[in-house]
Amino acid sequence: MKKALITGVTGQDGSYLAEFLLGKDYEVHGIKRRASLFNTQRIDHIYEDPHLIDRRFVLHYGDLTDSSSLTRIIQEVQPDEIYNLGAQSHVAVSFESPEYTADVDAIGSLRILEAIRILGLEKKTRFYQASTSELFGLVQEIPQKETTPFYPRSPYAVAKLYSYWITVNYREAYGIYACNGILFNHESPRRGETFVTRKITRGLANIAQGLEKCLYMGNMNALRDWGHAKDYVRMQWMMLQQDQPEDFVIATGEQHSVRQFIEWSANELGISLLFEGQGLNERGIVTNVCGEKAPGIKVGDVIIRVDPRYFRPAEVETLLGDPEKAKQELGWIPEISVQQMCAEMIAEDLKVAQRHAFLKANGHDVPVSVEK
Ligand code: NDP
Ligand code: GDR
Repeated sequence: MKKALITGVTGQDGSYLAEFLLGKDYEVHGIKRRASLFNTQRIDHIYEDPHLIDRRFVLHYGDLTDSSSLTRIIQEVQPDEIYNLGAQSHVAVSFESPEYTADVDAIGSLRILEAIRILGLEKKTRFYQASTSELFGLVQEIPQKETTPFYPRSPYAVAKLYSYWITVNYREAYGIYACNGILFNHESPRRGETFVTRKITRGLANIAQGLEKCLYMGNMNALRDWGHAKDYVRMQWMMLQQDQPEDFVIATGEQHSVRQFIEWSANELGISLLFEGQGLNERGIVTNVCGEKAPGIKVGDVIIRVDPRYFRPAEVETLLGDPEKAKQELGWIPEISVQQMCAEMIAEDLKVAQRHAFLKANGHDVPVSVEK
């Protein structure tokens, strides 16, 4: 039985990857951080009682800022594959905690690679690095592929650039099977609540249930290539099953705006939207940004308002990936469209909003706010 070790197992990708690998008969080990509250909601359904003897899913306390914990866990587990998914993964937050982001997202990867080397596991342990389309930042070529030059635009992306290159370097210097998946944005109902797609589906579901009145957004013109996390973790595994380690861009090859995602979400919920900039004309008719009549919208319908606090000091305006290499060499193609994904996210967030609306109607407090 193969053994895999996942950093970031409590995150969106970590949870889907753990499920996927368990389905392939792996023994799966995950590193979780100590927190003052439980942080395992995404993996509770695959949790196994530590008192069981033949466990196939094992959690270890550790942290990417702590070499000794990483080395100890890797020594104990002797993994065939390590998936380094742990990160301070929020781009906007990286401007506020740049040093911590560098420690986790850049040096964290080095700590793992060094542990593999020091423990003499260069020939045994394969290493996957969660690289990102944010490396392309201020894009130098459209669409972006494996050979497109990088131009990172945030402390997060700069830290990930280090990890990209240290992965290449340890592959070339020490012969470790190490590779980068340069993944474009991927989402799911398990996406963190402060990333834009989840913020939209959760916010609009709350509005539809009368729990919130307004959705405050940043740059709605940003363009992204969004896929489903389930499709993308399959590819992470495929990358470690090849004869030779190589780096791959993983994307859908389709691009949409944040505004478009808001509109799909509203359609799923059957609600009308009123964007800031739209308003009443002098005859009391609701108008769109061009002052034209906006059909189907009446005063009091959902408001989407821009709040500059969600603008970033440097923005990545447009990303569009070219997944041709992954298709040709690995036969990977994404199976879930962005519209299907949006519908799935809305359906899940609506269930939660309905529960919260019920609780609120019965006098209980419910969590509604979103920061960042
Ligand atoms: P999440 O933010 O959902 O998960 C991040 C994980 O990292 C969580 O388990 C988190 O733990 C853990 N983590 C954070 N800091 C540390 C630390 N100091 N030590 C150990 N673990 C830590 O991210 P995703 O699942 O969306 O992404 C997975 C990886 O892929 C990340 O590296 C991300 O940067 C990268 N990526 C993501 C893309 C996407 O669109 N989702 C696209 C390209 C790359 P906790 O639960 O305790 O917070
Ligand atoms: P991103 O994802 O920065 O691409 O990083 P995010 O969903 O945060 O932003 C996407 C785009 O939407 C714009 N935006 C907003 N973003 C947030 N979070 N909140 C808002 O209110 C808002 N309004 C507009 C952003 O400005 C941006 O242009 C994600 C993370 O998962 C990274 O870890 C990963 O590496 C990349 O995707 C690929």
